[in-house]
Amino acid sequence: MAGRKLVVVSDLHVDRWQKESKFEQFEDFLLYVRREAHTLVVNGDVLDLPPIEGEEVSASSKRALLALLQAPLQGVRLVYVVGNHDIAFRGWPIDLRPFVRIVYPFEVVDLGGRRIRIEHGHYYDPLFNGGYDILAGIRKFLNYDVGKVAVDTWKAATRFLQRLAPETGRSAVGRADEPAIFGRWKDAAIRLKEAGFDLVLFGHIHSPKGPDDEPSFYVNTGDWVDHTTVTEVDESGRPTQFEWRERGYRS
Ligand SMILES: [Mn+2]
Repeated sequence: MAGRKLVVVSDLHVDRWQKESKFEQFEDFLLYVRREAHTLVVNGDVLDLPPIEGEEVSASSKRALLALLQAPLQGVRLVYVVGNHDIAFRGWPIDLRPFVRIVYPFEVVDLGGRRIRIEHGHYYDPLFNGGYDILAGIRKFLNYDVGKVAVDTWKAATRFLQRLAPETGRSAVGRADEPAIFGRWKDAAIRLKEAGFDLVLFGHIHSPKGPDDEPSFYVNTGDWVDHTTVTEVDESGRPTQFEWRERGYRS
């Protein structure tokens, strides 16, 4: 019996999961989805495709993917929004409505009279906007994830510069430890609001931002590497966000 919520997660990166507990948390979360959700949207970056190491997706990644693919078998619609790490799916839109869809570059959902845009968000990243194909080419050639290294290096450098000049480095998104660059996604959400969307959900930056922080119409769906971010939208179109590992689930 499907539930009443739209549940959104992003940036699972199941190929980076090291601990058994992460797999267990995810399987536990999927039980929750099965009970509470009518639709599960995975907002990009489920894992790297093609895999960074080896020729095949690892056995542990397959375990997580198979768990995820139970959702549509159990009555929960699964929508996959393609991210940058799995951009190989970009040219492969799948529409097996109502069970499974793969969409790019974004999904639009109307709930409670509100128009909701769900997008991975790499388009607003100057590292990926236009340059991604070059990075992907280099990656293919070197078998080395230039994009991830570049983003991580850039984030670290920005944080370092902010520590040097904290009075100027304060993020537009609102948290002192966030790189100023995150303001780009907030600005993009403002433009999309002006273009007629009532709620904008981005992922990509692995930095959760719930509706309680202004602006409330912009939510970042976080990640499942450093966090276990869950975003939900109820029937009235109202979003909430929480950390799965803090809430847990007992059936
Ligand atoms: Mn990601």
